[in-house]
Amino acid sequence: MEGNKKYKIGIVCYPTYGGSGVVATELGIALAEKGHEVHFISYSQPFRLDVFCENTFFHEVTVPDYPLFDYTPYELNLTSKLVDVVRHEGLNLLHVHYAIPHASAAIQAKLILETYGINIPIVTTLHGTDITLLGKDKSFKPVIEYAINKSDAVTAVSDDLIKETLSHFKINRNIEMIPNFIDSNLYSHLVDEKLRNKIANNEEKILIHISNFRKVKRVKDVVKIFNKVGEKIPSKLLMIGDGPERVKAERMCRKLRISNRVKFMGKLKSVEEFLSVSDLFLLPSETESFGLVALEAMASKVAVISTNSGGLPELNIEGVTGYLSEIGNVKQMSENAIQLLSDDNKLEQFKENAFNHSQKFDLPNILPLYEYLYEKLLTNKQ
Ligand code: GMT
Repeated sequence: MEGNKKYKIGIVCYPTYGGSGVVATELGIALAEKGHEVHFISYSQPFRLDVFCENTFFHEVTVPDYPLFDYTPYELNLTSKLVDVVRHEGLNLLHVHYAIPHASAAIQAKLILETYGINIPIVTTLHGTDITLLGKDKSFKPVIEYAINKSDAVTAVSDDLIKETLSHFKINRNIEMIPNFIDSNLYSHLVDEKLRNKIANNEEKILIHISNFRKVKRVKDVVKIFNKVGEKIPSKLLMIGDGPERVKAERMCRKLRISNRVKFMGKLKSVEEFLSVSDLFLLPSETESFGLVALEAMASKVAVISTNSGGLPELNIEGVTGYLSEIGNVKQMSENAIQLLSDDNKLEQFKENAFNHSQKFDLPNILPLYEYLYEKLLTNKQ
C-alpha cells in the first residue's frame, strides 16, 4: 500500500498441500513483512506458514463433533470464527481464497457483523477448482454465484479463469486478474552438484513432476511421457507430492519396468532444491487455472512440457519456455521432451527463457496489485 498506512488483514485459506494455500500464505507473509498485521484463519496451520514473523497470527477453526449431525457444518464454525476475529482483533478487511466455503462464510459473517455496526470489506480470490470443477456441480451454483456477486472485490488468477467464471455463472460485477506469484529470492540458481549426483549420473537428464496427485493432474500421462523419453534419453523422474492417483502411477511404473528410474518422494515442504537440479517439468493436467508449480519450476530455470488447458498458455510460452499440447496427447508431449532434451544448447536457452519469463510474476510486481485493491476498498469505506 502506498504511504505508511498499516492494516489488519484476515486471510482465509485451505491449509493443505496446494497452490491456493501457498499463494494465500505467501501473500500474508509478504504483507506482514511490510508491517501489516495478518491473521490467518483456517482449520489447521497453513503448511507453508512455518516461519516466525512477528506480524502474523493464526486462528484455528475447530469443529466440535456432535453426534446430532450426520454432516459437520464447517462453514458455520468458520463464519462464527470470522465474526469473532474481526470483532476482537479489529480487522479492517477479509481476503478469502476460494469461493466455497470461504467466500460464502465471509459474506454471512459480513451480514452478522453489520448487526454490530461493523462494515468489513470482503476480497475473494478464485483459484480454479472452485469454478472449473465444483462450479460445474449444479448443487453449488447458487452459493458460488451469490458469494462472488456479493464480495466487495473479486480477483481470479488468470484471464482464462475469468472467462470460465463468466461462462458458468451469472456474474454482475467486475473480476480483476491478479496472477500467481513467486518470491524470486527463494530460488537459488546454483545447481547443488552433490544432490544432482545422488539422483542421476552426468549423462542422465532429470525430469520432475510436483502435484497433489489428483485425477485432474493426469499423473499416468507423466509416467507415459517419461517412459517414452527414457527409450531415447538416459533420464530419471522425480515425483513429488502425494494423493489419490499415486498408487496407480506406481503400479504403472512397475508394469513398464521403470521403477528403478522413478523416485516417488511424497509431500515435501520445500521443493526448490529438487527443482534447481531438474531439466524439465512435466504438467499434463486436464485443467490448471494458472499452474503455480510450473511457475516455481520456471523460477528455478526449468523448462516446461504442459498441456494447453486453462491458464497454462498465459504462463508457458510455446517454443520459448517449453511446449504445450492438447490434453492426453502423450505422443506429442514425449516428442517435444525428447527433442528438447537431446539438444543441450536449445535446452539451456529454454531454461534461461523460462527463468526470464518467471520474473514477470515476481512478488514485487504482483504484491502492489493486491495492496492497491485493499487500499481502494478501505479508502472508499471511510
Ligand atoms: O492444483 C491443485 O490441485 C491445487 C489447487 C488449489 O486449489 O490449491 O490449485 C489451484 O490454485 C492454484 C493457485 O492459484 C493454481 O496455480 C492452480 O493452477 C489451481 N489448480 C487447478 O486449477 C487444477
